[in-house]
Amino acid sequence: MTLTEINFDGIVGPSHNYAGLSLGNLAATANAGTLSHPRAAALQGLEKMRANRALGLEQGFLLPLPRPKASFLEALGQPDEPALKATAWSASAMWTANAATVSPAPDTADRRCHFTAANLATMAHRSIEWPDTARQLRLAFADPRHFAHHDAIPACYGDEGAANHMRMAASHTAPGIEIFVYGRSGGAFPARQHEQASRAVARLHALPVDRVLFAEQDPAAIAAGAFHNDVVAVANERVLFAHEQAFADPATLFAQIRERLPEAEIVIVPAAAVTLAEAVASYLFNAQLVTLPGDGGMALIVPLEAWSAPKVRIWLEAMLAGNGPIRQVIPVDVRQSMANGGGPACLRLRVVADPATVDPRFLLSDANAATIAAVVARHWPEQIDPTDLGNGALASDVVRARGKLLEALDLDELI
Ligand code: SUG
Repeated sequence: MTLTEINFDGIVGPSHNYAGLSLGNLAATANAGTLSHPRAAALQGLEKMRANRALGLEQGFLLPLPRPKASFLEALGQPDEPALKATAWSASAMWTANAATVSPAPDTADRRCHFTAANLATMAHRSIEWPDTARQLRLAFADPRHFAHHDAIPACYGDEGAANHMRMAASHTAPGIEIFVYGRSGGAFPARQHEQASRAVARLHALPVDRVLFAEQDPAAIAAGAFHNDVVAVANERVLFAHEQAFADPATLFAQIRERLPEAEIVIVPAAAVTLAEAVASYLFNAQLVTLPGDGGMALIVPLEAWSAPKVRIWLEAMLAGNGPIRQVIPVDVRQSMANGGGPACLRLRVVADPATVDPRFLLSDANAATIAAVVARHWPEQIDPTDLGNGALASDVVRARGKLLEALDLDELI
């Protein structure tokens, strides 16, 4: 068994659009009603995957879900309201950090990697994702000797998956501590992750109680637009990189982490250097913090928006000049996703597993990357105006485009 971290990025679906469905997500709200570019969006995502693979990282992907979601529209009696149509058309499953919470085998009682699909109950357009997501996860990680799957927990407790969950460990393959971050109140904005959801997932995954931490998100972070914890914090192995105002009680959390993982390194960005508003606008923390192969240390893969925000850039350059654990900053262009509030970290679900135990159709290779690029270039709509959602011709184009991709990747069973 060679356990390693594999990032599973969501391929941006052909119905990618800006309908402004997510209250509390400032970018999505600001861009509501503007033209989206599904083809460019999917190609940007694919470029990120290819670049990460070129760094020597294992890379996988998950497929767009069926959209428009016909069963949802049928169940509502074929509504005419634009917001309900947009709900059925959303390509939001591209943000696979919200697909599920994943506890790798070294952490769990039965030494299997556990998945709980996230119910995403707070947002209507996201709440319809999980049955199709769970089906796909069961296909990609099918071997019951290595993987265990749980359906989403009841919708009365909102669960947003890995975006509100951090794992720290001496190395990916060592037993880790799992930190569940929940929200209580965001003032005008909803707290999407409920404490009872976090506790339920920890129980379902049979995590030892002394290696699980529950921490409340700072309500100020939610109020500033950090609708998920991964907008203000990211962890990788022994390193936690977070904004000073990410957690309601940071001193207690950091002490608990250090007690359980003495080698922990906690890198805090003070509000005096980068305010919460600047962190949210630039998505500095919605970065992929990765361990490079060999002796490469850690790299922070940030959105271009973070690299070009003056105060964030000053902080990052000072960090690189110092002697910290993060040795490289790599900016990536995922602007189409960013405009909906989804940075590099939102686009990926981390799984620690032996790649040989994963269905190879979900692992990126030179060959299938070229296949994905060709299908996207040929079949993904160039642009979508949100007022066109519901249009019959566009619906056929979107359904056909996804069908072509499934066919090309030999994944027709997901149709
Ligand atoms: O749930 N945006 C997503 C962005 C998810 C980001 N994920 C993480 N932070 N892990 C959301 O708010 C916008 C869709 C729209 O408005 O049409 C949207 O769903």
